[in-house]
Amino acid sequence: MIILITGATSGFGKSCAEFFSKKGYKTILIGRRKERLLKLSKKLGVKKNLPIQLDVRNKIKVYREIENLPNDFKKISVLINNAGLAWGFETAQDVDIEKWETMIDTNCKGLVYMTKAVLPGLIERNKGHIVNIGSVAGNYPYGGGNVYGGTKAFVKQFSLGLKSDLLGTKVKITNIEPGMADTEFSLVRFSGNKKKAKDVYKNMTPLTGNDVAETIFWAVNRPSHVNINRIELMPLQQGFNFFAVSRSGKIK
Ligand code: NDP
Ligand code: 8X3
Repeated sequence: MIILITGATSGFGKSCAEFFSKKGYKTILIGRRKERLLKLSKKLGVKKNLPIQLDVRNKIKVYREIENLPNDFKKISVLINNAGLAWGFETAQDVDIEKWETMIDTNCKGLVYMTKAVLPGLIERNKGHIVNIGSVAGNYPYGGGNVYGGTKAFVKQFSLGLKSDLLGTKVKITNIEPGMADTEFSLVRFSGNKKKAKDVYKNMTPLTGNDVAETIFWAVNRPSHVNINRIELMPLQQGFNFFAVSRSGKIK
């Protein structure tokens, strides 16, 4: 079994690479940070993985890399579309448009490019599984979540749309929707501010990358007639906000 994981250099992607590798899968590891890819590749063992330095936003290179996979890594069984980010926590009126564009380009367009590049092989072999990484942020709004939440709502709906299009084939689609998890997610969201990132998980126990990897492993190892459409998982200590109210005075 060959599993391709985008965003394998950190967090969920790295945990998935380690977890699936231990279970005997060959891994294709994708990310931008080459030294991290090589370190992980060494850890997982020669010939058992293929590290590829790639920015998923680069459509031409995504297609080229998938087209030119070596024969022993060509027959992908599982694609985990995990590469993604939240950048910023500002309100819509204050945020820099570059942050929004980066999230749309990575979380939506990058995921779509990877899907379009890998899908023909899955269809040809009439076998396989695409696992997209959504988020609770795609299901519930919160202040400062604006475009990040929007991209994850896209990922959810795109996953359900794929499931509709692939009806009649043996290709499975799953959207995984985690809540707060202690990865490098918050460090990226707060542009490298370690204190702000650490405070997100203060006095509570968040999910781990391994929790998510185990969940994905379960989803892709159901009997052949079962498709897990969506899984939403959260830390026990994360909850929902009541509807917010502005008390800035009565509207005249
Ligand atoms: P991390 O920041 O730890 O990992 C993100 C990964 O994505 C890194 O490996 C990074 O690699 C990769 N990546 C980012 N941009 C690109 C790009 N343009 N091309 C290729 N790879 C890229 O965060 P998480 O593990 O938490 O995030 C993984 C996914 O899970 C994301 O889609 C995120 O939105 C989602 N998520 C996270 C939650 C959380 O609370 N942690 C909860 C719900 C969903 P590199 O920088 O080397 O390219
Ligand atoms: C990230 C999960 O709860 O921080 O996708 O928005 S949350």
